[in-house]
Amino acid sequence: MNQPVEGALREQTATIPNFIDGKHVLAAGGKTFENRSPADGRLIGLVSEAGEAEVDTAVRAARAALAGPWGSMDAARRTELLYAVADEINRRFEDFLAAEVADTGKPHSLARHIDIPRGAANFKVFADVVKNVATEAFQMATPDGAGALNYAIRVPKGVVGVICPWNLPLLLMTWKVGPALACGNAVVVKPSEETPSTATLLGEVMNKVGVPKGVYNVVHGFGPGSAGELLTRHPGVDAITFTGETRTGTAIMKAAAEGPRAVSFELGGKNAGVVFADCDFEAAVDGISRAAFANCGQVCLGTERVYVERPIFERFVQALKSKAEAMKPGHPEDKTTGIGPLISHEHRNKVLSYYAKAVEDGAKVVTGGGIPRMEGALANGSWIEPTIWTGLPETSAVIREEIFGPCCHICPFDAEDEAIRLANDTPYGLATTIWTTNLARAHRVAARIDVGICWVNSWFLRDLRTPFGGSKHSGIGREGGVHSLEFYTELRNVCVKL
Ligand code: NAD
Ligand code: 6OD
Repeated sequence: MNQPVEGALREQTATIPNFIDGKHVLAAGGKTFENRSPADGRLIGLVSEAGEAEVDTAVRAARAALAGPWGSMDAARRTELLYAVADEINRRFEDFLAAEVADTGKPHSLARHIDIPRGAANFKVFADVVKNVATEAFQMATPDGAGALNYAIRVPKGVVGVICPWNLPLLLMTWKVGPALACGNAVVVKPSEETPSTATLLGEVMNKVGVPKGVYNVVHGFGPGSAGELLTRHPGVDAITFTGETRTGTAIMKAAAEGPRAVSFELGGKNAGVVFADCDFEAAVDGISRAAFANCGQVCLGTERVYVERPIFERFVQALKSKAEAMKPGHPEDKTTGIGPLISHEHRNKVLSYYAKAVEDGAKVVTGGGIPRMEGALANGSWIEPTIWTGLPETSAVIREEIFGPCCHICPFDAEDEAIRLANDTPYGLATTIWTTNLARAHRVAARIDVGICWVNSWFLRDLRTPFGGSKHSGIGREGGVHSLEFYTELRNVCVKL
């Protein structure tokens, strides 16, 4: 039997519970795993690991919600509730901030300006989208001359499984939950095992504003053999939206083939930055510095390969080096902290293995390459130095594979065509950022880069109504604005003989 935990989670238990059918639930058998701070290794708490019974209860609760008041609620009331969710996140801003920073170790300044505000905005944006959506209609002739009217209606997909990564936990989870609920679906969310807190906190928000029970559920655990796989294999899940590594996407696609169920995938990247000699130099250095090092390099859209036109190559390398060296690692609450830790020691070992590989493959280490010296409790955190290399062959694993750390390799180029070829020479196709003041070149190059989003003189800037997703191995499908309706609703045709 699942054990419901009444009341606010922090008052009742140090264990982070699942959130099922409007209640906090500890898994039967009491299985838990540790949640540790990446900043200092301290134990934040235990997390209740959902098993088969809890995942099944969550999926059934979601199905029941669709058959209950949520399923019959009109879009106007639903969108009012989503506005209320956003307002309540903002009212509890400091709670969400504290939870996100505890789980990730990222600087307050970053989470305060990106993660939490976007977490709230995702509900409002998609509420607005569904309020204004129209469908097509066609009048057709019939032999009796009376004609017929065809029109399309959109219905929710049903129960959507939402599998999330750890790098921008609330932002990326709400980026899926916002449109799913706006379209009238019910969700079962499996947050990353590294970052369970804000998804759980969102359950309290859902209850507070009156979202019917069972509409939003959270099950905690890992991937294979745990809550992630159990959720993706559950026959009561109608569609799966996933953000994470490309190889995890492959495993989830196999699970989704049973049914089969629709998938929407936002996967890994090995993104290029292309800097032309005619760029605004300071802006380009600043932009590439953010693209390579923001969130300690743990951004799928980050830039790990930088191509710089030869006349400004040496100057650019030195300028980016200065930026990297000015980023002070430190306590998340310290206003002077410029860079947080990686998510875990395990992930740091992976990133460090690429730091070693770069040296093995003949890189010149321009800066970084190791672990910074941290004082006191911070010495137990997963800190790492922002790192820049030059001189690697394009065949090196450091250039080919996603590292997901604060690092980049800088390579010179001589011609526009060469830069485009280098940028496209990857199995991934998520994002590219190009820097030039030549407008004609900007449009010409952007059109030839095989990615879901190409920034010109900017990075991580995006109107949420635009399509977002990856080409090649970086994803399947597009979400954002009305494009999200393609995945979160099913279009049906009604043909009325007049
Ligand atoms: P991950 O693939 O290891 O894990 C993501 C989620 O999938 C976690 O919740 C995990 O528990 C779950 N999972 C793992 N194996 C599973 C399985 N077999 N079945 C079901 N669930 C499973 O990714 P991560 O390490 O958490 O995140 C980093 C990766 O995410 C990077 O590759 C990054 O590029 C990618 N990412 C992509 C985007 C995008 O928009 N394209 C955004 C953020 C992160
Ligand atoms: O901005 C977004 O909506 C989005 N999906 C960002 C993805 C960031 C990857 O780490």
